[in-house]
Order: sequence, then C-alpha cells, then structure tokens
Amino acid sequence: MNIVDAKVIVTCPGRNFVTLKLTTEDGISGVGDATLNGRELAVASYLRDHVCPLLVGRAADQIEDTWQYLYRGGYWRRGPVTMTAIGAVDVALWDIKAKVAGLPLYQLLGGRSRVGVTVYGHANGGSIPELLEEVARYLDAGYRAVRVQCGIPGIDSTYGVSGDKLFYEPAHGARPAETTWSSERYLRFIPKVFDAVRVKHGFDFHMLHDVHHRLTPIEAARLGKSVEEYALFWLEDPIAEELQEGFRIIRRHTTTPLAVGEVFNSIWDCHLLIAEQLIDYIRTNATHAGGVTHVRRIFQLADLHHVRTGSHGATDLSPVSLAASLHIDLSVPNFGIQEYMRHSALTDEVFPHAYRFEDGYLHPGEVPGLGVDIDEQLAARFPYNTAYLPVIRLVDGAMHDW
Ligand code: KDG
Ligand code: MG
Repeated sequence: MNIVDAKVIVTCPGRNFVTLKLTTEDGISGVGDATLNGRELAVASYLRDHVCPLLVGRAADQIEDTWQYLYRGGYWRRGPVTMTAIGAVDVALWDIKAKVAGLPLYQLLGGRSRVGVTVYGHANGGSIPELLEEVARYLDAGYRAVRVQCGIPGIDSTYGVSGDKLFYEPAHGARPAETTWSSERYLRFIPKVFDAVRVKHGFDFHMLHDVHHRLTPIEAARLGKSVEEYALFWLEDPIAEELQEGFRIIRRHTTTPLAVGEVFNSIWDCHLLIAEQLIDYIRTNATHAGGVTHVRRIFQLADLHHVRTGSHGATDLSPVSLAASLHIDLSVPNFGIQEYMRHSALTDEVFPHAYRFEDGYLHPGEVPGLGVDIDEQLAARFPYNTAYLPVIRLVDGAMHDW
C-alpha cells in the first residue's frame, strides 16, 4: 500500500498551523502536525520541497524504515525544523496504520494503561486575587491539576499571563513584541503567589508553574529550595536547557520536581538529564521531537530512570498533535501528566476531533487512527498570517531568554 499523495496545508484559524496529509493508493489518509511556532513556513518548505517528493511511491506501512530514511538519509540531523518535519510524517503514518487496523492508535501502542489522561489547565492572573479566582474556575470545572502564572509587580509583561483568560496566545504581529524582564523581582514575588494559592485552595490538587527558561542554575536552585513547602507538582523549564549539565546544580539543592523538554527535538537533547536523573518529567512532544516513533524511544529511556512524561500541549500545537500525545499518554507505563490549553472554537472546527474532556481527564476516543481530521475547505479560508513569539530584554537592555 503505497503513498500516492503528500500535501502540506497551511492555515490560520486564529493562529497558524501546518498540517501534513498523506494519502495511500487505497484512499486512506493520515495527518501529522508540522507547526513550529513563529517559524512555520520553514517546516512547510522542508516538507514540500525536500520530503514530500520522497514519500510518494513509498510503502505507507514501513514507519520505522521511513523514520530512519528521513533521519539518517538527510545527513544534516536533528534541529527543530528537521525533527518537526519527520514528526509530521511519522504521526501521519501511524494514523494510517491504525486506520488500516481499524483501531484507535493507543491500541497499537500496547493498549490502555489507565482510565484517562490527567491534564493540567492554565490559570493566570495579572494579580494574586485575579489568579486565585482563575484557579477556582479550573477546580470547579473538575481539573485535578492547575498551572499557576501571575503578573509580577514592576514587570510590564510576564510569561503565561494574558488578558484573554480562555486562550493564551503569545505569537503576534510582523515583528516580535519586546518587553523587559527582572529575575530579581520575579524571585522576590513568586513564592508569595504559591503561598496564596495553597492558603486559599489547599493542597488537594496538583499545582504546577512554568519559569520559561529565565533563571540561572543557582537562581533556580534557590527558588526550588525556597518553595518546597508548597509541594509543586513541577517547576518547569527553570533555566535555558542547552547545557544539560547545568541541572546538576539545581538538583544538588532542592527536592522540588523539575520538568523540561518542550524545546527538545531528539533523545540527544535529554539523554544525560534522564540517565543522571536530573529531572522528574520529560516534556518532549511527538510534533517537535520526531513523532510517535521517537518520543516513545525517549519515554522508554525515561522509564528506565524513573522519569515520567509530561508532554507539551500548548495551543500552538494543533489538535492533531494533542491527539497523538493522548494516544501515547494512555499507553505508556510512565505517564505523568498532559498539558491542556483549549483550542479556539474555530480551530476545533477546522480540526474535527474525537478526544473529549471529562472529570479532569482527556480521552482520545475510540475512532480508528488518531481520531482527528482536517476540514481542508474550511482551512483554505484562513491564509497564513505572520506572527512572531515575543522577545525580552533585561532592565539594562540586554537580550534574555523569552
Ligand atoms: O510556542 C511556544 C509555546 O509553546 C510555549 O511558550 C508554551 O511554555 C509553554 C508551555 O508550557 O505550554
Ligand atoms: Mg512551558
């Protein structure tokens, strides 16, 4: 059963998404998410110009061989653009294989290991009182885990805090927005945020927080140590992550659990973090880290070293990506938690899907394959719209990690 068509669909139903759709000679199609926020067209071109011509005529059922062909065969390995492109092909092929089998994908990955996929929602507020109200909203809606992000006095814009409480969308405009950052102010204020949340809402739910790569290892160590009493489920991306050895410093000083990996694109970005048990949760996702095939390899390595999963699930990953994560989450033994930011109603219309939220869990559904499609006619009505992620500078004007 050969692939006869490989199509790249770029659409912007409120935000940009790139989708790869593969079709076989039997008329079965599969989809993969190829969205790389702020660099979407680079992946679209990589696929259109360099990968799609190689896929037509290949056997759709040889997933591992196709992965190796694109990874080893490209000579220039790894990197977000390459691995997102390979990931889209891989996920689309798994979608096809599961449809041919007539089974939801998780059945091909070993079957169900749990009743549902525990997800965390995103509560954010410009101030502590506003955040406390948002946390209440998530708990009332049945969430068992909530990420808390709060505005920091004296800093004009903080990661994860938005005016629109339903949808957090940091990518905007023809040039990156610029704001100012102060780690000193953040470090002074953020323990008060965790304290207020625990005082108001107690300890009977998982509380998470994303630092978004902004601290140095010793600052992160101090933060982790100073907030141990609030029992965070995890402290996410405390530092820029290129230097895996940097985590040894944090680990030496605190028992606050650490989660990293949304910007990683291969096992080589995290093998030391995992093998040395420097982290507790690995957040790689099938879209940016080479598809179901490669993410499962990372998660299996993690399982050997008591590291659990926590896949990235921001809204710049399409519903195709979320569905792929859910099938993996449901089946792997070392699942930890899944990020869940709701997509807009328009995005959900462009990507009709079978997954559903109930009682704090997401369920991928029982439809054969991923259980997600793309409405190509509707998608065509929303052309690509340039949008960059923001950048930040320190008070003295120096560039910092957003
Ligand atoms: O494109 C960047 C976003 O995916 C990222 O900023 C979201 O940090 C993020 C998260 O944890 O979802
Ligand atoms: Mg994050």
